[in-house]
Amino acid sequence: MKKALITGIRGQDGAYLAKLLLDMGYEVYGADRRSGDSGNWRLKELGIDKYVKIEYMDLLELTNIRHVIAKVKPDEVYNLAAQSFVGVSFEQPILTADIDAMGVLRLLEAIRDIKPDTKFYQASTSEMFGKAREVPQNENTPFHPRSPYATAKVFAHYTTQNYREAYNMYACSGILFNHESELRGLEFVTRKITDAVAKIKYGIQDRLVLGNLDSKRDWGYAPEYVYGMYLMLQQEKPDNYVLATNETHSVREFVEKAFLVAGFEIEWIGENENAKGLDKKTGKVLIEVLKEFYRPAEVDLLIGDYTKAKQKLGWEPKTKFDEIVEIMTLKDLERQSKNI
Ligand code: NAP
Ligand code: F7E
Repeated sequence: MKKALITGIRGQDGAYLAKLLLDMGYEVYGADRRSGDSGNWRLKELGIDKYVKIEYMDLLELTNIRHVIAKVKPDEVYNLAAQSFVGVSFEQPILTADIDAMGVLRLLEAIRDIKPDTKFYQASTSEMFGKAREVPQNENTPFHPRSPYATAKVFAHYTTQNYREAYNMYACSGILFNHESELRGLEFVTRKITDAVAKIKYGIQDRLVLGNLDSKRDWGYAPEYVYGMYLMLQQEKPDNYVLATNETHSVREFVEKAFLVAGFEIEWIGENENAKGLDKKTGKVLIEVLKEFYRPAEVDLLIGDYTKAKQKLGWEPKTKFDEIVEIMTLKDLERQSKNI
């Protein structure tokens, strides 16, 4: 039985990856910095909270990391833990760098020293492309990070590559474009929208307040992306891979489609920060824009080229944008109808 250690087990990807690996017969250890029962909702929703073996581990604490690696002796480590919210990284840049950059170095050092034959996955991100130098972006596109989150992830990405080259470790980086699901955190724009749409539908919330409606993202479906992570660690040689859909859509499009799923047609008035979205039927304002939600530097357009993942891993995205919006909105409508 293979042993996998997943950091960030309470997060969206941690939960889906744990489910996938358990289904494949792995013994799954979840590294959790809080080690309590609260906040376990994702593992519970997937019905796997009883099957994941939780180890207390914080990426800020080297002795703690070393202790867990020595105890678990994992065959595979998936490093999904991060301060993953780009907006917050502007408020907490040092903490973000400590977790997302130095945390990865701590983890790699512990593995190198204690169990160097462990296969390692690093959660790199399309945010590293930032002010993108070319469209679409692939594994060779130069980085131009636009946030403390992205600069920290660039450090982690190159550190992973360096451990592969310097110490011959099986260390992979998955450069994943945005991937969403009904288990996405409420701070991210997609789930913020679908949660608000459901609350507006049930009269619990009055309106949705957003930032930049015109930024564009390549949004895929998270359960498919964790399968890509698994595939990266099953190859003969470690490498970097982009996972994406090769389609891009604006926040505005996501808003329109989510409201449509709940039966509202949106009419826009005004531009940029003065934009408002009205319910076409009643004229009521349902969406407002607030400067506060804009970022000091924005990533305007992301679109990924997953050709290498398709050729080498046989990986392809299946769930399309419209379907993702529908799945997420219907789930939040169901949650609100049951008051959960
Ligand atoms: P997520 O839902 O925010 O989960 C991140 C997890 O990291 C949380 O469970 C959090 O624990 C944990 N964490 C934070 N600080 C930690 C620390 N100091 N020590 C240990 N654990 C810590 O993120 P996700 O969407 O699943 O993403 C997984 C990874 O992929 C992240 O590294 C993210 O940066 C990266 N990524 C995500 C996307 C995407 O679109 N989802 C795309 C590219 C890359 P708590 O629950 O205790 O807060
Ligand atoms: O923002 C705009 C915002 O926070 C998407 C993380 O998983 O994916 C995620 O990072 C876009 C941005 O995700 C609001 O300005 C408008 O342009 O959902 P987001 P993100 O920043 O793309 C990458 C790949 C990761 O690696 C990250 O870990 O939406 N936007 N209005 C808003 N965003 C938020 N959050 N809230 C708003 O009200």
